Amino acid sequence: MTEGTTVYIGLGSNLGDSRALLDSAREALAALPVTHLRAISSYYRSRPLAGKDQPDYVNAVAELSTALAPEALLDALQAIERAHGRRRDGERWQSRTLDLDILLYGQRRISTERLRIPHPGIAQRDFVVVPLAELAPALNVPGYGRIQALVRQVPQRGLQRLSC
Ligand code: ROI
Repeated sequence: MTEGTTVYIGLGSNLGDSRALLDSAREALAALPVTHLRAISSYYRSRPLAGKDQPDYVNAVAELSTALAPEALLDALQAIERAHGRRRDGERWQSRTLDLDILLYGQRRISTERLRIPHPGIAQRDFVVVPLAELAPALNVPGYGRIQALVRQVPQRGLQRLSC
């Protein structure tokens, strides 16, 4: 067994077959070294936040236990994004085949050039806090407080849970 840190990853896609891309990303997360995929939330359909005139997203959150350090985990996630056709051409808020964000890394707060954890947009994003609460209803989000309070306060944007 891997003794690791509990980490939450946000998954998102709004280009291509988004559900199939998330299924495939889940398999790739499960195959990461020194990592155990503990759980994945339901999939949710959500309207794009920022980024006008783009397709709806499919979003989910995965819970991992990992011995990878934060930057090594980020490198591994970016490799999975690239393997799923993600292109980064500099434009912000663009549509994407696959986005993997480190939402939480244990109870750590990290701010470097490459990483800000907890993810700074967390409290505004129903497509993050709702699946996170599904996985970890007693979670404390460092700097933000209880996940249940975030669920009550997050702007409601018509998030829709998808059936399997
Ligand atoms: N909007 C939604 N609904 N889901 C996302 O994953 C998402 N990701 C983004 C931006 C463009 C901010 N909007 C999003 O990066």
